[in-house]
Amino acid sequence: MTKESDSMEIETTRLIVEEGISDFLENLTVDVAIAGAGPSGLVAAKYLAENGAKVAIFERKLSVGGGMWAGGMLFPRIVVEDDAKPILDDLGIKSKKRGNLWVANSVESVVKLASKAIDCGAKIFNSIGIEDVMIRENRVTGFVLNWSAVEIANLHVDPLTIGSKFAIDATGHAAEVCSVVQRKAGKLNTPSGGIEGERSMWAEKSEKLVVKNTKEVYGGLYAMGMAANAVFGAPRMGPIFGGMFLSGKKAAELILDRL
Ligand code: 48F
Repeated sequence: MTKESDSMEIETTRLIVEEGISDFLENLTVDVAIAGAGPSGLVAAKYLAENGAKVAIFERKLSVGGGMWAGGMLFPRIVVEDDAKPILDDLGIKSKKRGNLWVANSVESVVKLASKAIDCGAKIFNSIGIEDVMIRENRVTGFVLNWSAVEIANLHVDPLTIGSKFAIDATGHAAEVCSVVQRKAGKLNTPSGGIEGERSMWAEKSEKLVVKNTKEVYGGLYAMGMAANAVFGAPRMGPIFGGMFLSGKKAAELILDRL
């Protein structure tokens, strides 16, 4: 509540704390909780929110965009194949046809994708990392989270928890949420029952496999993007991002069917 006698600094503090807390409280339970705001996480959030799901992304870093900002080896360009071009168009990302591939600016891609996800209603909580999950009757029912600053400072601070109907591991190469579930639940829905591990670069194969591997890996938990390829033992692909976009869209469609 505003007090007329407060200085601008005190009023600023009140507004920031009140609005920040209210955002957090409004998202204590969501339809879909996503770990990681890289390209696959943002695409999934956009399509989920656009279709009416209540969706929150928790991103460990200050910035969203994951590995897409820097393009390939810091040249700020990404490429996608024909099958992902409609997603670039849907997001308003400009692209140029070069041979069999479309080339886009990586900075424009992150900015427009994040902006669309937010406009569609997805909530992004940055500087918060997922360190664990809640599991009830063989199903992931929420994320256990903490400020990244706490993790970086190695402080002994207990985390907090949010609830979700479905959870997504979009943490990239490390597949962090799936790793924690494997460790604590003992088994994932993979051929070996565990994380198969990412294989060496093979773009053509990897681009197809990342979409195929986008699926439920444990009750209520989906893996997508590079996390899906790490979990199912598929190769990496470098700065080709069509598979990331298609994987995010597929995860959204699979979950929307079940909501
Ligand atoms: O790595 P990242 O961009 O994952 P992605 O969506 O896309 C992969 C590509 O960038 C690239 C590639 C294909 O072209 O090979 O690598 O699969 O984004 C993952 C995001 O998750 C965050 C991390 O900071 C990054 O922004 N993240 C990782 N672990 C956690 C996390 C965690 N435990 N909690 C919250 N966020």
